[in-house]
Amino acid sequence: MAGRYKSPLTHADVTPKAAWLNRRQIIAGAMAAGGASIASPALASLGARKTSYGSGLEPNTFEEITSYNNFYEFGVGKDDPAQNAGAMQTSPWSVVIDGMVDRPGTYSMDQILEGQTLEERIYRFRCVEAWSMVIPWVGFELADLLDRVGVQSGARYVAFETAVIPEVMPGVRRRVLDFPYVEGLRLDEAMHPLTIMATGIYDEPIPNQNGAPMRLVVPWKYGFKSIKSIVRITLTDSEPPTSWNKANAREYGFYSNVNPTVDHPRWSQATERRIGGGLFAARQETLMFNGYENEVAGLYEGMDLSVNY
Ligand SMILES: Nc1nc2c(c(=O)[nH]1)N[C@H]1C(S)=C(S)[C@@H](COP(=O)(O)O)O[C@H]1N2
Ligand SMILES: [Mo]
Repeated sequence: MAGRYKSPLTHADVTPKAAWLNRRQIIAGAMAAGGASIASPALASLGARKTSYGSGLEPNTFEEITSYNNFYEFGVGKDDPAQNAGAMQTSPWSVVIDGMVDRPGTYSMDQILEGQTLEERIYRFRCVEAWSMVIPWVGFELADLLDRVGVQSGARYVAFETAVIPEVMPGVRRRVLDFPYVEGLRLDEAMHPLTIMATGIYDEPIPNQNGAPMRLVVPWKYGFKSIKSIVRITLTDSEPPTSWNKANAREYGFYSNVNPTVDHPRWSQATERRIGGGLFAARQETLMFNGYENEVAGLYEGMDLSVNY
């Protein structure tokens, strides 16, 4: 499974992961790798370069991250994606990159990952439903990919689209949303170094329920901006439509920055429930921009964030 990911790193760069994987995660990883011996979990390793992002944060377990999901193409229940997404074939996979770019085309995942240095990014992840996790993603900066295809000077936004495969997606057949799922970012948000394309979790290839083979992660925005299983990326000069805004514009805006002072019309956003914290654990305070205020507040200088929600 890991074989299709080309690691540009030498063996010396690979940090032993056994130290921070519990036994359960190692077993889960070995099973995901197709029954590899539990004594050699490194077989499934992506060899991501360690970074200091998220040092001090306590990551959720692999099992929590991969069994409590939102991926409406596979159903609206939190355990539906883990049940159903395994049927999606994610290799081979290609992504159309088009619009205002110098080198538009259909790129295979191998082409996208060729020469790309994968790194670990431990990020807070805050769903608009007021739950959160800490996830050790593996991926690369979206800016790297955009630089490779050459963004043209008139481009101001990036639009993203998820695969639609009705045969394996019961939620698509039932039209629980207007599919394909679409999302978008302003170009400066897309180029921000915190914005990544994730291809792994816990140094394993990203499971289908989390958005294999490649999904967006924008840690200062509500989780629904982080669109999964991407098949198209389009550079444009106008603000692209986004799925939850289309479904309910009053409740979900284009920006959807995590903001404890701007409540959802139907619930408070001041606090959140950490998944895995236990049923009676105290809710924790939600942080402005999900804790990334120092890094991203400048992107919104002069904007009224209660209007641009
Ligand atoms: N294509 C697609 N992407 C999606 C969703 C979805 O339903 N379909 N759900 C979003 C929501 S609401 C959240 S909270 C996150 C959940 O990501 P996770 O399951 O990896 O935690 O994915 C986002 N990306
Ligand atoms: Mo979400």
